Amino acid sequence: MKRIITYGTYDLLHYGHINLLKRAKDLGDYLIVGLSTDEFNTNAKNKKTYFPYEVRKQLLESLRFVDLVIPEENWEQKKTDIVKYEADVFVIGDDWAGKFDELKEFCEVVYLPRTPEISTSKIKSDLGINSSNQKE
Ligand code: C2G
Repeated sequence: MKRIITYGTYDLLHYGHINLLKRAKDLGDYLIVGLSTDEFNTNAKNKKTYFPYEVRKQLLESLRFVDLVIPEENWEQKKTDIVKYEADVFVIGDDWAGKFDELKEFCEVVYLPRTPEISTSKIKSDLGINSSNQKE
């Protein structure tokens, strides 16, 4: 069984996220998603999410190609996660290209092309939602 691991915030889940997760799963048999916690988003990623962790987790778990969702609480946990969950491949979008090459010591590292035309910030701006009136 080939095990794949990836990480992200996955807030306002959209088809760019789905494309990434689907392609990640297609690289193996079992897909683990490290989902950024609310605290990690606020304190380290400077991201204000619309949905809290539990809702974002529920949405990901409802996807047939996601097998396990674990909390991502810090930048450093990837190495221990790869060992703990016996991941064979680390996958992430190519906006991170090169940033996680140190993981090649532990598993294969794959950067997949992002879906270029969609992003959460684009959705919010198209809906006329700006950061000032974002949900606290
Ligand atoms: N993504 C994509 N196409 C988009 C938007 C996102 O392929 N149009 C991918 C990203 O490259 C990432 C995943 O979908 O692999 C989740 O995106 P985000 O929630 O924005 O993840 P990010 O904030 O980049 O968090 O430790 C790693 C970080 O937690 C990654």
